Amino acid sequence: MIQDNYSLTEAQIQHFEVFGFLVRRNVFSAEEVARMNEEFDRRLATFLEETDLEEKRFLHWTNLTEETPFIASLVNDPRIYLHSEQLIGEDSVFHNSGSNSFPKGDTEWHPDRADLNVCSIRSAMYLQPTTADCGALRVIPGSHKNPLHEDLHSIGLWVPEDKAPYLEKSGLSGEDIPCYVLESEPGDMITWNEQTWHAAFGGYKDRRTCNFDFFGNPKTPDEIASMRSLAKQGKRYQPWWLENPDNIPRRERWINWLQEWGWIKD
Ligand SMILES: O=C(O)CCC(=O)C(=O)O
Repeated sequence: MIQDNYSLTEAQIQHFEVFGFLVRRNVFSAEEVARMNEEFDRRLATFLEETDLEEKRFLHWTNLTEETPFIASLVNDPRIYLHSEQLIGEDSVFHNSGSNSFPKGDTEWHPDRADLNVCSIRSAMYLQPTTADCGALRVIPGSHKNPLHEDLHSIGLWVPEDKAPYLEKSGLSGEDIPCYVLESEPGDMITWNEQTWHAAFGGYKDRRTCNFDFFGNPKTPDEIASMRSLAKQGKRYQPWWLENPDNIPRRERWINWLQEWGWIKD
């Protein structure tokens, strides 16, 4: 049954703060997931037509387009923004929604962000069922905070583009690393702090995720400096999304924030 109260409980908020992740079951209905998959199918087909075959490994595209109106509209749905506001502040800012089609294989252990002064969370739905051996997201509980976060870097659990030195020297495989496995059904939403170490093993071809990403509004001088530095990356948004045709106040606030921090590239 689909929940009709979208607010997190105190216990859920505490769970997220302590362990760095949260799963909410049955947040979207089977009909809604079918609409997401339809838009995914269409966008994937266009993407494959437009993309050079050599590059067809991990496929990724933005959902903030007129071609994916249902997924794009979900950012205005309390099931996407309310828990984010509860977890990282009412002044948190939505900045990205993407769809991903993974190739067959594994995603090695990694955090999404290196700088602990950047507050950012990702909420993702896996559009097909996942299990421990077939592409479920795994997280290392508590690894969004130090000392564990840095310890995992120090032992060499991840080096971009290479086999993790820790796995080489320990003889362990990624699956042996102690973790929590977030098996999920379409309609479930998983939210994690982007500093939390995560991985997935046994992925199948065209394993699908759809994600919604929020930043916390930086407050301390260190947080402000880190966000300034990160915002230099910038990001291209489609004019359609920036125009905010329905004049949604929350979206206006996000766009103004992204503009003020220099995130929006021409
Ligand atoms: O499901 C996966 O393979 C990993 C997803 C992931 O790393 C991410 O969305 O940041």
